[in-house]
Amino acid sequence: MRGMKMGLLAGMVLASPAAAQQRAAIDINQIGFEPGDVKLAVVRGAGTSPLPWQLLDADGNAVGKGETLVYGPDASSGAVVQRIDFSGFRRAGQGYRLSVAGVTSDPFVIAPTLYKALARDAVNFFYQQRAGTPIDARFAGAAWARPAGHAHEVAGCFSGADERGTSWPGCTYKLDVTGGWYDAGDHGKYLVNGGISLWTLLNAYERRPKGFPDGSLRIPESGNGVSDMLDEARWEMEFLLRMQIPDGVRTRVPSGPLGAPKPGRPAWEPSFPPFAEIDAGGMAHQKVADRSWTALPMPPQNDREERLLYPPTTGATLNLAATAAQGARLWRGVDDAFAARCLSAARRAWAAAQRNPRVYATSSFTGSGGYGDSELGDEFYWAAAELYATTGEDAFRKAVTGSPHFAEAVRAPGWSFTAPLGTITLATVKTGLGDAEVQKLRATLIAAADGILEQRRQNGYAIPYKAQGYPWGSNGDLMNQAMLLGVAGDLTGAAKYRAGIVSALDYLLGRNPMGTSYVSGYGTRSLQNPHHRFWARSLDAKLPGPPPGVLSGGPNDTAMGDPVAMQLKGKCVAQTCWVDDIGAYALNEVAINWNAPFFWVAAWMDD
Ligand code: 9MR
Ligand code: 9MR
Repeated sequence: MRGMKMGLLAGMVLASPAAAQQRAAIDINQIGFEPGDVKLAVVRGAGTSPLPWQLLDADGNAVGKGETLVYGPDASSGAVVQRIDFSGFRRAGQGYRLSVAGVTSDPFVIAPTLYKALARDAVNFFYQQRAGTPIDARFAGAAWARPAGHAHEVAGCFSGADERGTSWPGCTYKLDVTGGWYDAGDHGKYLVNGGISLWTLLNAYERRPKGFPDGSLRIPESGNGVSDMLDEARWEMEFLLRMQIPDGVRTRVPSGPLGAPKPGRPAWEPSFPPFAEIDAGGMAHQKVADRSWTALPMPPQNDREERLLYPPTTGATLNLAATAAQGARLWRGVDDAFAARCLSAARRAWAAAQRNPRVYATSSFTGSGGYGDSELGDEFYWAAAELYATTGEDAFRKAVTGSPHFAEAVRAPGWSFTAPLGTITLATVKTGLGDAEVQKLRATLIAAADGILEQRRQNGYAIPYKAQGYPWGSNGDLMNQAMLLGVAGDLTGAAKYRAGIVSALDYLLGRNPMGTSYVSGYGTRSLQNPHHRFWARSLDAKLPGPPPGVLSGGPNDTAMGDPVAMQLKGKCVAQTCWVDDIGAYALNEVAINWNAPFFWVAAWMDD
């Protein structure tokens, strides 16, 4: 943590009159702390001189006191920041408040097992997002019950001109792709993103197979004798399997190396190679989604848009290969027939990706997200790692150790960067890799975690996240970083990683310059109006708000493309580029790849 001297020094460089005029506020995790954890609150807008603070119990008696630690002007929040560290206070209780500079904080608790409910609600999100089945009041809560969305989804392929005028051939078959999780506030179901989300749930199970026994979650499969975590994961796994193209299918797709962007087109949009005929058997379609964007609100059972399969891609195929290989390992001994089905799908997908390594998503269709990725070396490595961990076969070992991603420095994973998922698997699951190789992989994960911990020094709110450049879904990104801290904690047993995770969760739950909990149902002021087509109370009073345990995408100062965000542009800095508005899909959507690491981390804390 920075001392007062450095804070004042920074103040001389960065002080802005606007920040200095803010009304003082105390930002704190609005649910509270476990007794033994680090306890940090942030005082915003109270100047740069140390101030006396008090900790009050429910009766208003001072049970602790101290002096603030001045940080000074903070570029991540735009505020002048001081900190209160009361980690030494460990007495369990309710209704605690902090008081400083004439301001009193929201009440919070100090209690053991604070994260159990959070983890359970965070994973209930996946039940709530299920497609193809009625959502039952008994498992979702009465307010969130609804008829099945896309109950019987048999879709054909997109054909004809896309948004850029490129013409696609379509296909002669239809696939029954009922099921899976809706991606987010929209009703698309995407292989890229479905893959990392499913992996994350399955990894939480693989890390702690006894942690989520039958009956531990609120889902219809409870009581079937199988871990509820496997049951929830299977809802998505089955869907991913359904998206695989039958053997023998030939189609025409742009296939080959990508070129430089065309003049007048954005740099991130490379030019696509010409169409070529490929053997597409075993590949996976990129997504099944609406032909056109539906309006909000739109409970899924009311969606009348045409549903289409979009062209197969190598990225989608490798997401299937990786997760089906992982699933084969985890369902073995639980449901051997299903495990075998997963493994055979994974092998077919791997072979198809080898045959067609450069079929990229073009992101040129309206009605759904792109999840386009022009760098697939990390997906190849991830799939090879899962296949190797499951089969031990030499061909996969060679693909793993021959990859530039093997034992390279890692950073947090994301939907377009999946190498760390492979590394986590190889570092934590027993394989035929030698000790030295495993130690090297572990060292890269630990080094990444240490780098993430260091980031706490670079921002006033002391969170394990970069100081500037908040992307779309920054809260999900932060949770993926926290997941790496959890992995390093498992590998080393060092307490510092837990402290880092606490500060990441503190930020989500209220220790942020918005003074808001980004998790619905948790905190005095929490997320109310996510960009979601069913949890859309602000557009239709008959619809519900979000159920508890849903994470907002969070502040985004780099891709402020929605109409609400556009209004905010230039008027906020990193952590304050956020608004709790249903229209703000670049700031306030929810998504399976964000709630998944959030769940992983909450479950880790509860462990
Ligand atoms: O509602 C859509 C949201 O789920 C997506 O994440 C987002 C980005 O792809 O797009 C939203 O849809 C908007 C579309 O992009 C442009 N027209 C208005 C749509 C509805 O808000
Ligand atoms: O999470 C995705 C983010 O990384 C991208 O920048 C953004 C724009 O392409 O899309 C996000 O994903 C959205 C997807 O395209 C459609 N469903 C909702 C997802 C979350 O907003």
